[in-house]
Amino acid sequence: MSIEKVDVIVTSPGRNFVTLKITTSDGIVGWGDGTLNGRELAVVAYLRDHVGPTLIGRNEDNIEDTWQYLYRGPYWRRGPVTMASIAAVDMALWDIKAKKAGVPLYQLLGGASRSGLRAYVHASGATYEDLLDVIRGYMAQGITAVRVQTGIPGLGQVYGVASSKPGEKYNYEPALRSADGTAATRPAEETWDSRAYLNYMPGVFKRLREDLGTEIRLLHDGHHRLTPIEAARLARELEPCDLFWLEDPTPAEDQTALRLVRRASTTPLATGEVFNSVFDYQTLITERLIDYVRSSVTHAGGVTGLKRILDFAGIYGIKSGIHGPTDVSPIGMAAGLHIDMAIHNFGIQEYMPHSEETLKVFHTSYTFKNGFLHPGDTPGLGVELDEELAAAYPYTAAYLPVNRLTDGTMYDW
Ligand code: EZ4
Ligand code: CO
Repeated sequence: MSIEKVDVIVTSPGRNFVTLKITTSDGIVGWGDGTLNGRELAVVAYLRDHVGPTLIGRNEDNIEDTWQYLYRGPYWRRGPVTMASIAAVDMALWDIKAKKAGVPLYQLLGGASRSGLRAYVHASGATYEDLLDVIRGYMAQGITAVRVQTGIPGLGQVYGVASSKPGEKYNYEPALRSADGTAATRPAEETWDSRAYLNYMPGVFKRLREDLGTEIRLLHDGHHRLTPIEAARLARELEPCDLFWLEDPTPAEDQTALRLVRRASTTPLATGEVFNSVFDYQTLITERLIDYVRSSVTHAGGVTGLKRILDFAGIYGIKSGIHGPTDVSPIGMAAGLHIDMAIHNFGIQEYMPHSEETLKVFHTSYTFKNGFLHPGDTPGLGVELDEELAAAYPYTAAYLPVNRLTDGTMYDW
């Protein structure tokens, strides 16, 4: 049997997604996610013009060989566009293999190592009281882990704070269309001040521990904004608050920055959502500079790519913390859950539910109950795209914001 057809589908049910559809000569369909937030059409061109034609006639069973063909073959290795494209192909081939075997993908990765996947959800608030309300609401649902982001006095909209109010359905989507819902022409601009953040944030976590007790797991995302010495200070000040992890305290591509943070503090660290290869982790893993790997399946070369990273991490006692934002499609999300189910070094899974609109187009089998996710037992990845409905939502440009310091200097968002 062989690959007969490769289609790239772009749909925007609330936000943009890039989906790869591979059809085999005996009619089996596999789905892959190649969504790269704000740069979607670069992946579309890479898949449609450069990858798709080379796949026709290949044996769909040879996943590792196909991965190496797409990684080593073009000479130009790594990078987010290439690796998201490889991921889309890899996921679709694993979907096909598991469908042919009649089993959920996690069975092919070693079977279930646990009964469910502890998930963390997002909480935020423009004020402390709003934040506390949102977290208490989650705790009442049995949720055991929460990522906490808050507004900073004196700053406007900052990363990670939802537009919804307590009591409303939690709504946070960082990639923005224009205000009237049509295509954005350029990113929104936000203002950042690390000093205001550093003076405010530790106090929020101290109050949360006083108000909520020690049981709830609290996480926080620094979103690449601090210098190494600032990050060291934050990690040290947060130490008494027992964070489950501090994510991306410094710009991630400087792996050695975390040496300084490590020396200063025992606050666990998580990084890697912008990485796309095992080599991005080489120093971080071998020097044990992190505790959790944040890559998604979509941005790290697929099931094959991420499994390689996590097996390497496991040798050093480092666990998974797979990225699960809404810009990873339900297909990419499901692929992560199958890996989580099978590996020994599972840590936690991020869960940021997709919108109802998105879930009308992508039919999922995974479940979320009492704070735990499960990939479901449908053969394959367990996600199917409604192509007809997908076509009703054409691509609509949307961008992540950019950040400037208060004096206008361009900064990291
Ligand atoms: O900003 O997925 O931990 N999660 C994050 C995300 C990222 C977006 C970027 O596309 O940092 O919210
Ligand atoms: Co993050």
